[in-house]
Amino acid sequence: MIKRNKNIANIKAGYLFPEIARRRREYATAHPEAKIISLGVGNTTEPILPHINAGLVEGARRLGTVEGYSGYQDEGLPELREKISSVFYGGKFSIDEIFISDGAKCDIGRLQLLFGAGVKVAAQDPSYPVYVDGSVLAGAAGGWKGKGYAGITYLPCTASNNYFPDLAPIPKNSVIYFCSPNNPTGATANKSQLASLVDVAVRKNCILIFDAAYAEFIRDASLPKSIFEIDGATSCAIEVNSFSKPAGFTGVRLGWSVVPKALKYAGGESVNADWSRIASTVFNGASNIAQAGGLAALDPEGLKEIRALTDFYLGNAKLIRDALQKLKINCEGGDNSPYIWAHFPGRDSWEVFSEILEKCQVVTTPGAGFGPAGQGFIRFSAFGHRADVEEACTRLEKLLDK
Ligand code: PGU
Repeated sequence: MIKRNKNIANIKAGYLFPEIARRRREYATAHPEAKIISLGVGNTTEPILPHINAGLVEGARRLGTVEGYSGYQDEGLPELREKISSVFYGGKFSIDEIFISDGAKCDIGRLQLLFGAGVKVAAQDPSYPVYVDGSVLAGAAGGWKGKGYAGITYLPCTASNNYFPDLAPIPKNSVIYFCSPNNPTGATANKSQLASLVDVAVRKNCILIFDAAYAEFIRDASLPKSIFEIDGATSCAIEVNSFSKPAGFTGVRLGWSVVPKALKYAGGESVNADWSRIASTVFNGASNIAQAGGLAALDPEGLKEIRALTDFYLGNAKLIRDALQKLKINCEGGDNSPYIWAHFPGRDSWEVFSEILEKCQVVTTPGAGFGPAGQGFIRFSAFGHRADVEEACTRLEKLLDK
């Protein structure tokens, strides 16, 4: 029989969120009477709003007609690519620099195929686990070494650096993963911080993968929503983005990546051409129904709905922040992002996770699941029905019980 892929052998057991679901099930089985509330995985809960939903329905209806039927979509509907460029990037990118995907997570996985096993990797710590876990699966990192994977340069984001990392350790010629507004810390980088990141990427010949999945939650108008608001980014960055959180498309599945033509490898070859080659080889395009929904989401009415939906989740985030602050628990995020990063100094985050589950019947996400610097933190997700979030906030007071 063939031998097990050594890269898979290198990865620690269980992806974070299924492990949390397992612990939740275990608790529910032991306490069948408990009404558990999830502020764990960042999964949208509210219905898709009417204009966007009508776009999806119309997309499905057209498939049942001779004139409206369509098959494979390859790199995506040209109208959608053009609309993404004009709505989010001021028309700066041509349609062949915008690739429609079935979501940001899936594109991050395929990007790792693009860079292969030999590449060096730097990532914010803590960060969305797919950057590091995916790099291990692609063979770009080695096994777990006590406090992290061998070959990953972790860039700690802590209270002491205001959750923006020291960029000095970034290796030359590496792939850098950076997410703003950040998952899990909720911290959102400002223009000068992102300018310093682009400067480092350019000077060290790195490619920056910028994950802007939460950009539509930004309310402070001075904070960049895209890495391409920074001069020089088109020669060093790829941006991944998604309709999941802003439009409630977590189950519909639609995202995009921007791969500028100005982005070149050391030998001068085009990264855009290679990405097109990879995407057309191992991906057959996003659902045409989802793309019809995406087009509706970018109409003026759809954009208003995105604003209303993200406002709703930010309202939840404020409730959670206020509840934690009332308990004198320090926290970050929740103002321009749907995540609140709560500090439990000196504690093991899985232990705090269990305490919150047992005392409050609230599911959270332990910070250690996002990287070594997440130890001692808990992530609260603001995705939930309002009544559940209010109830969870009341229950958090039980944390004061001895
Ligand atoms: N990028 C970031 C930074 C994310 O936090 C998430 C989802 C995605 C991308 C995924 O986007 P899609 O377009 O839907 O693929 N993070 C959630 C869900 C967990 C998961 O495994 O994706 C979270 O709770 O962190």
